[in-house]
Amino acid sequence: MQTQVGIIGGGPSGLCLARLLSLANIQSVILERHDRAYVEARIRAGVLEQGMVDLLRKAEVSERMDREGLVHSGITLTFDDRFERVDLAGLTGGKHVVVYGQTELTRDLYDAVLKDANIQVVFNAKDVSPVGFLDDRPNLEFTTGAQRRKLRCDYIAGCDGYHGASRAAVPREMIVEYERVYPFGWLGVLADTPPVHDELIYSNHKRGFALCSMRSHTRTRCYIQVGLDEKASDWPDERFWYELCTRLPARFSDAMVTGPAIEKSIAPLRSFVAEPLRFGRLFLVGDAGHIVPPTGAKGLNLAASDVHYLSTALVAFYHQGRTDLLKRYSQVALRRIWAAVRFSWWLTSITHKFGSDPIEHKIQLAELDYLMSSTAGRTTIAENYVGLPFEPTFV
Ligand code: RFL
Ligand code: PHB
Repeated sequence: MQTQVGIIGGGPSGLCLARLLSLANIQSVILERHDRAYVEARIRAGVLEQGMVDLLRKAEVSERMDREGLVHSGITLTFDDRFERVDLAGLTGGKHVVVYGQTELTRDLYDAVLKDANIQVVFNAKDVSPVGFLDDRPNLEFTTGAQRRKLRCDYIAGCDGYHGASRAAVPREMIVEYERVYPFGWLGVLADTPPVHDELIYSNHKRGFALCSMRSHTRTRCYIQVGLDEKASDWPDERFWYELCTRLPARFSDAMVTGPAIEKSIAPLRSFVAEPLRFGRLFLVGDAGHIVPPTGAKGLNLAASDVHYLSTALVAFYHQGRTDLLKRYSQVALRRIWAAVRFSWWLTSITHKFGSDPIEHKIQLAELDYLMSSTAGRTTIAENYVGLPFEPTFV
């Protein structure tokens, strides 16, 4: 087998990259470890920044998102029985975010990719191994059925998430990994109940963090901070809703409509960055290169900026023979990544319970009180939440 760009991983990063390349007449093969149903069933992100929205429009997969996505121009922070709206649009010159589930976005991408003559998807590709990328002879070896196969390509995009094969194939002495694992996780519940509020609520409570999000006007997505030793099965629906309501001001808990969970799972929280993101002809993209705690809703949106930069660089190479952007990819992508790592860490640090010492909660309340009393404080939250701009010189 032969193609121009070999892509490991058919999640949002790999699919979006393949589409943008295809629209510039560049061919790719996606090797995905699982099948389509498995990838689409993962309930993850819900908040899209303008950069991601623009990218999906450019990839010509935005029709349903433009129709069904919910435009949010503010978020609410609650702490100490207070609720404070941060006016995202008012503080950022009209910017907003769009609430649209990663599940839906992935489905839209697969609908387009599987009809696209420039893209071939191999599902259930096992033991994918990127080789030769440091010697200008990149190949992807993989197994389908009982057969070991080889895909020759010019470049490899590692879009295979945090546990993938691409980062693992890099010689240890060439890569530096920065990591922080947080001492708690998020228990998430999806339910067919109307959201308690028309915007997202991020709550700092002395019992721990809580988040009320949504997927539509009839589907709620909520999270609570839980211990790392807890299991989803420890949390029957009633216990979950009770705990969520306890962590919200009465104005919201009184209005909460509860219902059976359609999905319930616990996600660990981690900050992680690999440096650099390019190794010869192998590029790390999205969660393969970095992870943020979900508090700032940044993971998928960072994948979008990586995809934007790498697709721009590959198009410049294939259309104009330029390699300058491929050389700059890692440095330019990492600048935005570290900005989001910092914001996600900071928002986590002022909204979650880290230990049992009551002084920590008091200091968090003082910081939130200060931020809300200051236009500069509110603006720093709003600017980061709607997403920092892409590098304008990367063209
Ligand atoms: P993915 O989605 O992990 O996809 C990687 C794909 O690669 C495949 N794969 C392999 N294929 C072949 N060979 C191998 N060896 C392979 N290993 C893995 C996998 O099967 C999979 O299909 O990475 P990608 O594409 O980079 O996308 C990243 C996003 O999924 C992720 O950043 C977000 O979901 C993070 N995230 C959020 N991001 C946001 O921007 N806004 C949010 O509101 C938001 N909320 C969240 C989140 C993540 C969460 N969890 C569960 C971690 C909320 C949660 C709870
Ligand atoms: C979600 O809707 O899943 C969601 C929203 C905001 C976050 C994280 C997750 O910060």
